[in-house]
Amino acid sequence: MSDQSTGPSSTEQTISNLLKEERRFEPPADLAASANVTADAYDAAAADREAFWAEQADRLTWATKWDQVLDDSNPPFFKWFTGGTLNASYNCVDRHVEAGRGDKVAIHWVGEPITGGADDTRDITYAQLKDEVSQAANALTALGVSKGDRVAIYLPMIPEAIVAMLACARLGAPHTVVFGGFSADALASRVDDCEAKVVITSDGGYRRGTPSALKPAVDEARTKTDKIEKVLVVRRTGQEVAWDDAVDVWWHDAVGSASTDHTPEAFDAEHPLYVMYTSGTTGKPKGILHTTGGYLTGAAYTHHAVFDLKPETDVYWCTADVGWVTGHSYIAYGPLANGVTQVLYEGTPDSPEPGRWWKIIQDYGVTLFYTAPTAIRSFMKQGSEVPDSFDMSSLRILGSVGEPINPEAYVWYRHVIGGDRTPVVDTWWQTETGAVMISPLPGVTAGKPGSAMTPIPGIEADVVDDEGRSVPNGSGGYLVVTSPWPSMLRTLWGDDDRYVDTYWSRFKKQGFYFAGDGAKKDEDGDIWVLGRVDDVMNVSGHRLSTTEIESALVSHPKVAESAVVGATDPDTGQAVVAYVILRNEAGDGGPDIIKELSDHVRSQIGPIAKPRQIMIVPELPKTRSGKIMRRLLRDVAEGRTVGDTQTLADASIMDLISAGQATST
Ligand code: 6R9
Repeated sequence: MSDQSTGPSSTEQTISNLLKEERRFEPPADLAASANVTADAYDAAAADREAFWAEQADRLTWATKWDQVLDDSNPPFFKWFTGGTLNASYNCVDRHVEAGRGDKVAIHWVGEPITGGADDTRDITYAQLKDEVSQAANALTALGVSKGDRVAIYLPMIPEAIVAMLACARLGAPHTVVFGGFSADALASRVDDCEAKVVITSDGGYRRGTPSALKPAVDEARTKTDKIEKVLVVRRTGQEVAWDDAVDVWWHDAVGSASTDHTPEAFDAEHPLYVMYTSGTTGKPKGILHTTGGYLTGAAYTHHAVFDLKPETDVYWCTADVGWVTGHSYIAYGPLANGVTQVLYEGTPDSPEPGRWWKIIQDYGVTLFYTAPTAIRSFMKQGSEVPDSFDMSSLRILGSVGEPINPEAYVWYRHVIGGDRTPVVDTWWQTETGAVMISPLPGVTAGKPGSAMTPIPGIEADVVDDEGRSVPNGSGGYLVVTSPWPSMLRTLWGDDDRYVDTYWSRFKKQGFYFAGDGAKKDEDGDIWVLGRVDDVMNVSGHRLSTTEIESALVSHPKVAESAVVGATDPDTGQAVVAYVILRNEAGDGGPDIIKELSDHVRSQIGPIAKPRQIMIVPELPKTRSGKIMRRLLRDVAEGRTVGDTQTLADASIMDLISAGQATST
């Protein structure tokens, strides 16, 4: 349970410093002069929102035109473009081939290993992508997948990940992509929740120069759920894999031998496109459901507007993993629907050399680059010498997503990577929103380092107080979206009540979508997102729930109770800090207890959830009603004087915990 009253207050100080930020970066004149979206779009969208969105939906190719733009007859179950039909995969590949752009490169894929000078790369044209997606669709059909069936995708950053997603979309079989860094348990629970009958995986992938295995996690997941009927396995690393002839099928056999002819069927605009699991405030991840027409409209429009995309000349690169929503909207769907050439990179930013990313930008002439503040901060730490040794003059716009970007990181990014020429678009959005909501427009907005600025044309958002009243400029509150938008989530998979409860009950009277973030409006009314107001942490741009990690810890036989907080961290934004009470019979837990618990979290959830610090404590600070006071634990974790302990049932506990801090590991 949370101590909600603290909200964003622990970051209050940082924020008031931030709001003193006075640097402004005007759009470059040439970019402004030829920008895709100009200032009048804000007025046009405000004057007739539905007409504006209908215009955006026209970016797509529809088999049947919609009857109604927005059906708001049953809020918060909104529907968009009702009566319309389309195929997302057709929109991302076939139509570009039909328009004579089949020879254009869709994906410059860069594998991590650099072997003896001959890089592990592949260029895939739109025509080749269409063929592979068609083959994969035919292969999935042969494995028994049809419209409405769910398919889990558990792959590294290889082209097959995109092919698999588009093949599912082509069949109307919603995919659920599970991040390759997640454990067998996490995979099994997601497969189980959405009843995925097929899992697409690989033997492994390359991570920092070494092949790391994926298939064993699927094998283990199969012992935890009985939903999986077939496993389609891409051979990537060539490592040994266990094989079950009744279940396992090689991708190169099934897909490789399938026909390249496949006619995509048009589906209802509201047909489910995918389910993406994300952490909520309870231990159980939420399956965010996105549907076809509105989602694709949102992804394509925002990619066009926020990146000022010129598909004929731009080379785009988003460094996210396809296991997160950013990889869905801004690698798979938005860019491909828009027909751009993009880079897809398998590995880590600094393998095998510290300048790997910058070399890729130089080699491929990347013009639009989209990454996360956590990556920028880690490069900042290494200094500018490495990036300075590459020619990145092709870059024209830099994007940031996942967490608030510190002004210093913003300025460094713009200066060192962007050569002081490139606007930085700080894009606020969520798995739930499907597409960018609040962001500067690169040809319009004078950017302020640290601010996501204003809702983009077509989106209406605000910062409100506890009663849902818009706060005046200069004040803070909760970030809300005040009217429905096409790429919004439609529900949580199998749990309409939790959907209503999580997002629509906080400001029910006003009908506002509650984003779960705190924010401030500065004197100009521009928005500064402060971070979560609930028990969700943001570690390197990845959402993790405190409860989920607490549950993992408590599942260890030596643990009686635990409390987890997100502590400010210079590298990862927030880091996981865990306080653990051991069971009596566990004694002091033994010499390796910290490592044991840390490994346990890793195996239960995945490496990204591994605590930075675990402290064994005798008690946890609780209110009289039994709520753990995470605010106090956050004070300890962040090295502050412990705040007000008045509401604690036993105030002496904090002295014990603070004293223990000095000796913990
Ligand atoms: C796209 C994505 C969503 C949460 C969101 C917020 C944080 C994302 C941000 C940002 C400040 C930005 N967040 N972008 N905070 N400025 N530009 O990251 O989706 O993984 O669902 O996370 O991330 O806290 O609520 P998701």
